[in-house]
Amino acid sequence: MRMPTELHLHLEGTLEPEMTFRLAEQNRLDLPWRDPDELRARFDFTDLQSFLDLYTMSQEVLRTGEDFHALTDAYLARAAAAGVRHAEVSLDLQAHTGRGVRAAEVLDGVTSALQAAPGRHGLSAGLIVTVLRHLPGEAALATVREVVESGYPVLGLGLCSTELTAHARDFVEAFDLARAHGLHLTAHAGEEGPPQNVTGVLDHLRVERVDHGVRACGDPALVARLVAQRIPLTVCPVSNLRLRVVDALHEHPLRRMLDSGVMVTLNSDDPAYFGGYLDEVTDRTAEALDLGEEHLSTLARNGIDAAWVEESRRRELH
Ligand code: ES4
Ligand code: ZN
Repeated sequence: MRMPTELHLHLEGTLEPEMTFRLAEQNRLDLPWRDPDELRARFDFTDLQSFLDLYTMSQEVLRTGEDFHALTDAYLARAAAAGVRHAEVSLDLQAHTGRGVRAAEVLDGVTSALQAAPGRHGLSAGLIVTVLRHLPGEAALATVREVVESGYPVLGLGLCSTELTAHARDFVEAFDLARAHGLHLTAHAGEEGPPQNVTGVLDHLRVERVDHGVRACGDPALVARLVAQRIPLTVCPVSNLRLRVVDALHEHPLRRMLDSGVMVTLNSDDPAYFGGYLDEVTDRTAEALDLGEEHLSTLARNGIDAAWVEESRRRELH
């Protein structure tokens, strides 16, 4: 079975080494690796930070609106081939403005590719701008202000990067401003951080979904809350394996959470780095956790119900 939606996907995490080298050449930048294979050989991560370091370094090659357009279009083509019919893709806007690329250049490239998606690739697509947890709350607020004033079509606000430093409270103003402008809200929590981080983003940022959230399974009261409030978790088992959140795929809590009634969805996160787009993630997860048709159709249904789409589009997807 194929998943009809992908809700947790970092565009920068779809940058394949071949494209990294092509863009470096186009933009006349030197890379510290000899060729795509040597870069790919570095995709052996020990934790989230070891991944984020390489992910951040590789992004340097994305300089122009056309680069962002090409990155987004390549992902959409691959997602369509994986059977995805609706994608909500995240973009670390601050990572690019922070190294001197203008926000309008980035947003123009990405949103033009997303808008062309139905005609070119046969899937609908929306944009989630993510703010970085390792930067101050004031920077997040300034980014949200810039995004809402820009007029570009943005579906939601997310929060990502390391969970081990700042508190959700630091981002209340940014999330309040986004909510006031009608943006949907999500945040990474409970990936490498404790269950309290999941509670933190629910209570302080009032997010509608939680990205990852797998560490919530260590807190039965929190699991009960996620079930009662039908809060979707965008879970990425292969990412969790590759960043050593779990030791083996067959030990992943996805199946236990589904069986407890948590609204789990299945996603790829950073497929160029973790070795698998959503079709491959689905096959590997189903195999490792012995998921049958019933589990897979629940995951597919949850993805459609958790998507930020109009009801008419939701009915089409179902
Ligand atoms: C991320 Cl796996 C993961 N966790 C947190 N932030 C991220 N940004 C890109 N991938
Ligand atoms: Zn993520």
